[in-house]
Amino acid sequence: MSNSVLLGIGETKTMSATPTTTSHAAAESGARKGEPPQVSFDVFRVLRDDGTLDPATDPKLADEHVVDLYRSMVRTRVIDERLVVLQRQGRIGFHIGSLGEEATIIGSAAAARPQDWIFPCYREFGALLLRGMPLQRYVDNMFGNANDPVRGRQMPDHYTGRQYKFGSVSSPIGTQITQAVGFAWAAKMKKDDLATLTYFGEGATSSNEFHCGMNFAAVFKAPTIFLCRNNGWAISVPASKQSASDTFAEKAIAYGMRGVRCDGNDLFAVYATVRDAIARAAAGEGPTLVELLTYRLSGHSTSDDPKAYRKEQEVEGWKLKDPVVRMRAYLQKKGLWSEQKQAQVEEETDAALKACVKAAEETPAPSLESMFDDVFAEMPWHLREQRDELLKGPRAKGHH
Ligand SMILES: Cc1ncc(C[n+]2csc(CCOP(=O)(O)OP(=O)(O)O)c2C)c(N)n1
Repeated sequence: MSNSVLLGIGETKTMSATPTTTSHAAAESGARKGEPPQVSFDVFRVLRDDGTLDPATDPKLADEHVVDLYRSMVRTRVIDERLVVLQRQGRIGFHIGSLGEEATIIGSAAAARPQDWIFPCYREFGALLLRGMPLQRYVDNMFGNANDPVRGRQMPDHYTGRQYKFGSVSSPIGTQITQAVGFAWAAKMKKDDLATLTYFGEGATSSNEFHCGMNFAAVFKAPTIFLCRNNGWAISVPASKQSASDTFAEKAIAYGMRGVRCDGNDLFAVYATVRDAIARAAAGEGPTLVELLTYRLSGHSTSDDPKAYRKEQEVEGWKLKDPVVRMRAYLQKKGLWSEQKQAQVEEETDAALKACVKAAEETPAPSLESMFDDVFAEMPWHLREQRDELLKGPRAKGHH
């Protein structure tokens, strides 16, 4: 049997695998030996091209909720664009954003319950802000100042927030996947009603951690939702060179877990898919791998120039499927949004960001001795000695 599937980079391939094709709603989790796990190769969608919702799949969110989520998407985009400018001005060292991937991040984080934990990759600052992290703290992290939650010890965009049930960004690809699974498994043993959501790009499916996490979670039915943002590129490596599989969702088959493909530029589809996956995980039905088809409209980060390896034409094609533009068209059609509201949210975000940047630039760097904190509950003698020695030296007196 062959099946035609849409890939994240806009091409259509013929599948050679013989999966059980099920509708999203009918898909069931897990697999017993001898039975194939349930994996849907249809791309799940709610928001149609004409800007209306498919009544068969509509998650039926309240209008005010949808407007709020759209506002979050716009804020995320405005912050992204302004941070790139700040980096170009030399005021921050680095930014890695989510341009074009806002629906994958906001839609999924919004579907999480308050008790669920998020283990991010590095593009999910929108999820952290949605969880309640003040914009000021995020901006402090961009500057690595004394108010930075990670106290200047990491690069910009390496945030964390225990009070927001948000794990730490780690640079090595895939680190968060095993963390999310371990956390979920521990919660399951303690009978805590929570699930974990972990984000990663399709490039991370080639990591050891993806294998370890997927295998462990499926065997032990850990309540983890694996959110693979298939944005077409892992820096300069296209998705077609990342794996010989036709889809990333089908990797779920080998591990014996449920796999779903979803239009990642459709906020409603992402929300419904993740809400459904969390409900199954919470009911003890195990993990789900969700392949979110989207596109990285920007460079990999401010350190990258994508013109060196991809065609502008490809980017232009994806701009037509821009998740922010699609949501705005939907809301305007329903009379829930206007030019004026758009200008207002953009201006407010801009002004809030400017104020946060000003405050962050006026905040001193973390104190030199703070590097000795947060490792031991009680500082051992040799670290105390090193700290005291350091503070006697000339560096402690000047700017560092
Ligand atoms: C173990 C490891 N290898 C290589 C890198 C360098 N690196 C940083 S991001 C990246 C690409 C990741 O692509 P993907 O997982 O698709 O995520 P995306 O950036 O597209 O969201 C690579 C190779 C790294 N950070 N860690």
